[in-house]
Amino acid sequence: MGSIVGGVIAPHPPHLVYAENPPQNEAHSEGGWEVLRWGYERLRADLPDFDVMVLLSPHWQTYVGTHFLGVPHFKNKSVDPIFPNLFRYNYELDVDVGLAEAIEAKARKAGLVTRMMRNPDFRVDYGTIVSAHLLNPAWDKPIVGLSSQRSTHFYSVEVMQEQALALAAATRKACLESDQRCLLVASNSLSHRHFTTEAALPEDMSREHVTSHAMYLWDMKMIGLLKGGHSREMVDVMPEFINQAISEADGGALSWLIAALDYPSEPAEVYAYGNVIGTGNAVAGWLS
Ligand code: 2XP
Ligand code: FE2
Repeated sequence: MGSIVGGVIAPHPPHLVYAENPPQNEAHSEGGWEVLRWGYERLRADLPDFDVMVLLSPHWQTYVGTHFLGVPHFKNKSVDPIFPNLFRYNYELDVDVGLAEAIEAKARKAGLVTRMMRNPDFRVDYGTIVSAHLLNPAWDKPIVGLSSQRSTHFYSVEVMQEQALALAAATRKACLESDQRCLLVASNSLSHRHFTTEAALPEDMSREHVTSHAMYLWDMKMIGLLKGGHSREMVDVMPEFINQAISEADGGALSWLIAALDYPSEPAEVYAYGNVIGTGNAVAGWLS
């Protein structure tokens, strides 16, 4: 019998990997963004046993339908297109292709446009790599990678929501029918207004803060809902949140996560909130 052992919000600023200096990353740092990194440390310690991480990343942007990683093993270099100075990461990862195919089949049956990604030379996007690294630096568990169907931008935020919820229902069914313990992962920031320039030393923490008070208020609104166990209200306010806070939830990951967890009414544990080049990031999870 399969299960969903929990769900996490796992933002993917490449800065957090850069700050940790793992052997896979070519760039070298003097640290930085400790509050978020220590939050990830405590989240990792709280993770229940799981067999597979099912992860939706807003940086795998597929304008025609939702795509699913469909090759058992990937090995390549991931370079952040905006921050190549920080993130040039040599990765090697395994995919649970069987579970990916099961979710894809259910999503297709529900009327979504879908596609299995079968190119062995495909470069997995850096959102997937960063969140997967921060949750499991040993890379000893397979992932299922779901793309972000960019309907917020080419259509409307309401269409994005509808599709994210349909994808969530397919994900939930396939996970429960599998024989795997699944951890669901939404890879995204909350507010997402970046600074337009970078400090000479990116990890100079005297320069880091939220871009604006309006962004901060939206982040605290969403964190209040997380802590209060009001996940359905989070989905309800998602359109305004996305429009007003330029949120990276525009990619659908957060709506998908909450719906795939069947709208938890228990409080989420918020492990950290912090800003990265001005964006608002919460490390949080429903893990019990
Ligand atoms: O630009 C993005 O979407 C990123 N993920 C990189 C930087 C900071 C995010 O919080
Ligand atoms: Fe991002």
